[in-house]
Amino acid sequence: MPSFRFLSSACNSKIYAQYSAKKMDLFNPVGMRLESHPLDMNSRPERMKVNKIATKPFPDQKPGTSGLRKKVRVFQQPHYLENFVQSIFNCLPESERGMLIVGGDGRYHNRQAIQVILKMAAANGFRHILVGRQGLLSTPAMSVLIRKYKACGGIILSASHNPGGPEGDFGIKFNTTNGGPAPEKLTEAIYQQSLAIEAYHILEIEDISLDEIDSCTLGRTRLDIIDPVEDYAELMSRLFDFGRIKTLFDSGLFRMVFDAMHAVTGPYAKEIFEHRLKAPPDTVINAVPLEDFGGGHPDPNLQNAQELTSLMFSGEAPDFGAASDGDGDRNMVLGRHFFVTPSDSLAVMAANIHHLPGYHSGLAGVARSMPTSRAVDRVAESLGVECYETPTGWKFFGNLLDSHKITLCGEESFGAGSDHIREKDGIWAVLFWLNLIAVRQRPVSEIVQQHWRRFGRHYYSRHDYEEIESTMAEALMHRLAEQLHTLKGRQFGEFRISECDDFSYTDPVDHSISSHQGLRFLFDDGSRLVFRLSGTGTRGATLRLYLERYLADPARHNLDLQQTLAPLAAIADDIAQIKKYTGRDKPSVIT
Ligand code: G16
Repeated sequence: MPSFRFLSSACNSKIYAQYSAKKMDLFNPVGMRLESHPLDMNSRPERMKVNKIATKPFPDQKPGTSGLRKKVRVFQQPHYLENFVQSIFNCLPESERGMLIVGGDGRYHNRQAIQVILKMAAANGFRHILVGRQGLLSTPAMSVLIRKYKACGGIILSASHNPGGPEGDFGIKFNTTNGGPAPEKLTEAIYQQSLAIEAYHILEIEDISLDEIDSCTLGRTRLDIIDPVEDYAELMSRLFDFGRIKTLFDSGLFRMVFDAMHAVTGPYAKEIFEHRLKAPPDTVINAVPLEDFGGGHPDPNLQNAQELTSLMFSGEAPDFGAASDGDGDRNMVLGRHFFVTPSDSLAVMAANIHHLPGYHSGLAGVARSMPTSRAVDRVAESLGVECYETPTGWKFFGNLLDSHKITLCGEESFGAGSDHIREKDGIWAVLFWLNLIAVRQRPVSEIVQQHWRRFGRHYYSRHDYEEIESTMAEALMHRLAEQLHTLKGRQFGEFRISECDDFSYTDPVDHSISSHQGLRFLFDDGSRLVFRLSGTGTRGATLRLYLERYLADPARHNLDLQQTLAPLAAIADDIAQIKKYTGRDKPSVIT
C-alpha cells in the first residue's frame, strides 16, 4: 500500500470538529448499503449530511475520443460537473463502489472540481478514496494506481493537451478497473444517464485540504491523500534498467532536456530523471505545474513545444530531448537536430523491445490506431507477430492488452504504451528511449536511420484544420464518403487509388463494432491518405488529414518531409475540396 499516515490531521480534525459540533444527520438517499467501515481508521465514522440536489439534464454530455471535454466556463455552470459525475456513479452498481481514485493535471478548475467529486463520491457510498496530493495525478499514474490497488475506477480531471486557464479547456474522464479509459459501451451508458438525470448526491462539508499526505474519513468513507509519484516511479524502476541509464548520465558525456511544459509531469520527471537517475538538476525544464500551463499549449509537438524544439535544433543541442503533455500520457522524443515521428518511435520500440529488461520475452503482438503510419506493421511482419489496426482512441487497445494479444501499442498523436498499464504513458516512452540509447550506445538519429535502412521509411505527417465550421466539416466528410466507390481505381499522376473505405472496426475480443472511424485511401505504391474529424476539440470541428508515403530505397531516406508528401496533399485537396469546405488555404497545425 502507499505510505499513508494514519494520523489525526488537519484534514481529520477540521472535518470532525465541524460535524461533531453541528451533529448533522446522515441519510441515505441512494439506498446505499451502510455496512460498518471495513478499515480500521484512527477515527470514528461521523454522521454527515448527504444532500440530494434536484437537477435537469444537459444535452451535451456525450464523451468524445477521451472523456468529456468542454470550455472551462461550460463546466462552471451550476450542476454541470455534478450531473456528469453522478451519471458515472449511476453506472457503477453500489456493491462495486469500493476504492475510487481521483486526480487531475493541475489545470484551472481542477481544485474546485476535485472537492465536488470527493464530496459526491463519499455521498454515493464509495468505501475508500485515494486522491493525489494537491489533487495531482498524471493519467498514466492513475492507471498504475487503479491496477495496483484494485480500485473500481478512477476519475481524471484533464483536457489533456488542450490549453488551460479560465478561457481554456477542462475535461473529465473515467477509467475502469483494468486502469484503462471507459470503453464505448460504458461511455454511452454514462451519456444516457446524463440525459435522464434528476438529482445528484453530495456531502455537505467544508472543502478538504489536499496539500499534505494525510488520511481522514468523510462519513463512512476513508480518504487518503497520497504521494502522486511514488507508485509510478517504483513501477518504472522495475521495467527499465535504471543502473544502466544512470551510467549514461554519470559519464558526463550525455545530456538530456525534458520539457514538462508546466503540466503534470514536472514532479514525476524531477523524481525519476534527476533524483533516481541522477541526471543534472537542470535536466527538467518548466517543471512546476501551473493552472494555465504558463500560458502555453501543453501539446508536445514541434509547434507547441517551442522552447525544446529550438534548443534541439540549435548549436547547443543536447543529445536527447523529450516532452510530455498536460496529463502526462503523450510524449515527443528528439535527438540532436532530429525529430522522431510518433509512428517511427513505435516501430523502433517494437524492433528493439527485447533489449529492455522489463520486456525480455519480446512481443506478443502490436497495435496501432488506424491513422498511425504503417511503419510498425513492417516490424510485426518481420517478427511474425500480429499487428492490430484499431480506431483512434486508447480505449480500443484495452481488450487487446487485457487478453495478452499485444505487448506494445501506439498512436500518431504522440502516444505510446505497453501492457504495463492501460493508458499511453509519456515518461515511460522517454525511459524506453533512454534505456535503448544506453544499450545501443548510439545517438537517436542513428538508431532511427538504421531502422529505416532495414525496414524502409514511411514519410508521415498530419495536417490539422482547426476550429472550422462543424456543418462544413461534416459536409466535406459526407461528400467524400459518397464518392468512395467512384474513387477506387482513379489515377492521379503517378499515384493510383487501389482501395478506399470508411473504416470500421470489429473488436476481436468482445466483437463490438465501431463504424465511421475515418475515410482511408490506399495507393498502389503503399502510400495512404486518411481523413477524419477530431473527437477531442472543444470549438467547431477539426479536420485531420493524415499523409503517408513509403520509400524503401535508402538513397531516398533523407528527403524533405513536406515536399515528399506534397503530391499526396494535392490529391487530398482534389478529392476532398479541403480549401473550398474549410475556407483555409493551409492547415493550422502540421505535425
Ligand atoms: C486522446 C486519445 C487518443 C487520441 C487523441 C486524438 O488523446 O486518448 O487516443 O489519439 O485523443 O484524438 P482526436 O484525433 O480525436 O482529437 P489525449 O492525449 O488528448 O487524451
